Amino acid sequence: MNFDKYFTMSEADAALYAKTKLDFFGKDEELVCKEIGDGNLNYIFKIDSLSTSKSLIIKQSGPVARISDEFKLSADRNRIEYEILKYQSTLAPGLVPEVYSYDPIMNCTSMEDLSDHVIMRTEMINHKQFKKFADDITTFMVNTLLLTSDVCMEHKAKKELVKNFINPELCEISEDLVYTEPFSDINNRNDIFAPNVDWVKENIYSDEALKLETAKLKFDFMNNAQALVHGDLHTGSIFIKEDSTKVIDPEFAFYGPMGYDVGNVIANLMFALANAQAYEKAEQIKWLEDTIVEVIDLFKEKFSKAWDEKASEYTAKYKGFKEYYLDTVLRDTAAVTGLEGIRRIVGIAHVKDITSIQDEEKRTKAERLCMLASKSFIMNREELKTGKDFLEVIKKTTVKL
Ligand code: SR1
Ligand code: MG
Repeated sequence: MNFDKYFTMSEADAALYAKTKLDFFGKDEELVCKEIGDGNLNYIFKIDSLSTSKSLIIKQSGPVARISDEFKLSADRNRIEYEILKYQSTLAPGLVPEVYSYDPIMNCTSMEDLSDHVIMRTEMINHKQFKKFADDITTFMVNTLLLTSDVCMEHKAKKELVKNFINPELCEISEDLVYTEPFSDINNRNDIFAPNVDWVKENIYSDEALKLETAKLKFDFMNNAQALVHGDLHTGSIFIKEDSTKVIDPEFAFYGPMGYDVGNVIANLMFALANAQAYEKAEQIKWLEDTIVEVIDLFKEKFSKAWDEKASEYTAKYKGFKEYYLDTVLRDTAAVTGLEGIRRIVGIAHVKDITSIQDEEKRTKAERLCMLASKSFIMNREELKTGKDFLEVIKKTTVKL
């Protein structure tokens, strides 16, 4: 087997690939391989040497999504992921995994094994806290977003990146699953928890004012080539341990609104908070509330400082422009918090923070809380300027069953 024609690898194939195609393990090392992916799109092979402590990850993209054959996807997402991880490691050193190789025939990338870290969503469900998270994720977002925007980049170089990272098929998934289907009771693949079906009809599908705002936001997502966004920055795309945070899986990356990333982080903290409330975990609730406030406030602080130090566009230095621009990013952050907050409950791609809540009444309540707070994030997005404002939206939301 030469791996000179694409096929979807088995565990044994991936081990052979690692041994014969990658310059990583010794020729005589015995390898074991396990497919460990639980995401919606790809296959993740973990390969361990039995004789040394060496290990690596091979991520392979297939022609369709794992979650459903209905999603036919270009394997170019694997190139995008490889190139972005390389680029992000220069913008935010230490906050992404190291990538070793990319193979355009087998559509696979090999990279650092982060098995000493755990997926953050899993740790949120286990009610674990991470003191460095807000600091790390805000450094990652400010560096990867502001530094790839026209504020800091030479404009022709930025346009080259826009071209290189055009990602039509993965963007279409987000356009459909985040912006359209959760708000429409026809032509959707929605999957609603039975006790909330009627509630969604009444409070989401029938809310014409909300739907109008989602149309405006969808056009912004499709047309605002502001920065090189990660494009899927939820807690399943973050590996974490006490002293380290690594952002993985940037295959949805493209030039889009900065608020898309920040809003995804906040929404997924909200899901973790809804879970902690359902299980009455007081310490976890406190940590998540503080973290939501901190993520917004630290993002603003670091963004403002980086702007002062690194803005190169002449007009960006006009008095008042930085404040105007940051306000628009916060507005978009609030909107995306709401969009992600609704689509993970109503749409096809759920989050375990919510689906793992065993008690039916508590899950029903947690879902309604997220959806109601989300509506408020979308409708009142112009007014939210601080971490406290963001948290208040969630805290003021009450649900009676
Ligand atoms: C068909 S993919 C469904 C979802 O999984 C990914 O992680 C993205 O969030 C996408 O919307
Ligand atoms: Mg992913």
